[in-house]
Amino acid sequence: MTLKTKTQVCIIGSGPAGLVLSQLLHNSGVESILLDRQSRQHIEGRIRAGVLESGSVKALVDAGAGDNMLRVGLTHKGFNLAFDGEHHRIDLQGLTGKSVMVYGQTEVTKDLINLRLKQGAQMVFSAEDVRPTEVCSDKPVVHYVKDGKRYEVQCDYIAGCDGFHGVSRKTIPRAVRQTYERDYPFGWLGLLSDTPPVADELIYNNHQRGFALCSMRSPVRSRYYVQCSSDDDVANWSDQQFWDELALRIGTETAANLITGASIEKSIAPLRSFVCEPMRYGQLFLAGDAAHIVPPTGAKGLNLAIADVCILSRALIEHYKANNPLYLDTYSPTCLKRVWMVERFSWYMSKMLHQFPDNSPFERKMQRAEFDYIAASQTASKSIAENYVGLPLD
Ligand code: FAS
Ligand code: PHB
Repeated sequence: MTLKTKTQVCIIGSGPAGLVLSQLLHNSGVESILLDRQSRQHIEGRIRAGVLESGSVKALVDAGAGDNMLRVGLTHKGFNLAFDGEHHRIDLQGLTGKSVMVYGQTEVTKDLINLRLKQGAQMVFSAEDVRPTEVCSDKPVVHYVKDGKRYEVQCDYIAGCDGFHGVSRKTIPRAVRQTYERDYPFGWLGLLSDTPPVADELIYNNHQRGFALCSMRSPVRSRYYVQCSSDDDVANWSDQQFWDELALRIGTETAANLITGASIEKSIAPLRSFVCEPMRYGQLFLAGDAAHIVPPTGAKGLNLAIADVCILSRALIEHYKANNPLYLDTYSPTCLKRVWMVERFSWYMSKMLHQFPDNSPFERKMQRAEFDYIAASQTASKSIAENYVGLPLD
């Protein structure tokens, strides 16, 4: 026996993209149901992004989910680039009039899930075998299994917010979808510790031993990353080995302020650039990591996901409230124009800051020259700053 439900928008995935979309639609009276294959605990336990663009901060506040972020989030008016221990500060506030917010994706997700549940949202966790069907009809159906029972969600539209490994993108026939991909020959080994951050602002380090990033979650919780080989294993790294390597890469002056401690999380993330075109197929709309991936060097993944669903929520609300299909019809090209500019910035930052195994001494000289040019040119620094605080939505 199959249990049938109806809604206007069926959202697959309760990560940042799905949750923000559901909240924005709810605030405009558009019904949705959220399906996620993982448990609430698993979703809330993920340690991922740490920096919110000014546009993401506005979206969360406008959605009514920004209270905790505004209370405990850290406003950052600049960040640092470092090359073999030499620093250059990118003055975000001075160059763009904007800042960024340091507030973990983990907290964003918890805030949104709490708000959605408080408002009685239809959220299904641990949904198995989620399958979008009839996506090119005017009545798509999403099938799933929960606690051994079969369900069908009849809807007008499906939002594929199920990340890189989700089912939505694969629902678009291969003959229709065009993908672009670059896998980087290294990964990021991340460590979270309840230790005071080494500096007040983020430091992105290019060192001949490899890239390192000094970030944070609060004045007493730090987040660090070191570049590692793409086939490395977190088991190869004791906490002490991590701290020793980080200290070597951030330079003696900064390392003198490094307070180490036990890791509360340690993991390796692969780095890739990826885009799927189009981001719409029939009544299926892709948003966030389901449609694109950026290397975290530009702090863009989470922000791009939020930008997509701001554009998608506007399109759906305009359709339901004003019977205007324009924004739905232009959703994919509107998102993709911005996606490619963000892909460019993330690729540019990754190329400038990492040691590539096949880099010759010439490429290393080019990286140093890039750093020196940015440090010497307000125009070059402003270009980085305007991308880092976030490009306009459209
Ligand atoms: P998500 O992947 O967050 O959410 C997708 C959701 O869909 C998940 O909850 C998943 O359980 C669910 N799902 C998947 N398949 C499903 C199916 N078949 N049925 C139902 N549900 C399904 N970005 C940064 O800016 N900075 C960083 O430092 C950073 N670090 C990262 C580290 C890692 C290990 C990873 C994987 C990503 C990182 N990112 C980072 C990028 C990350 O923040 C993403 O951009 C962000 O989570 C995108 O949000 P969503 O598009 O909602 O996708
Ligand atoms: C983080 O704090 O996790 C973080 C910050 C900036 C990045 C990537 C990750 O570019």
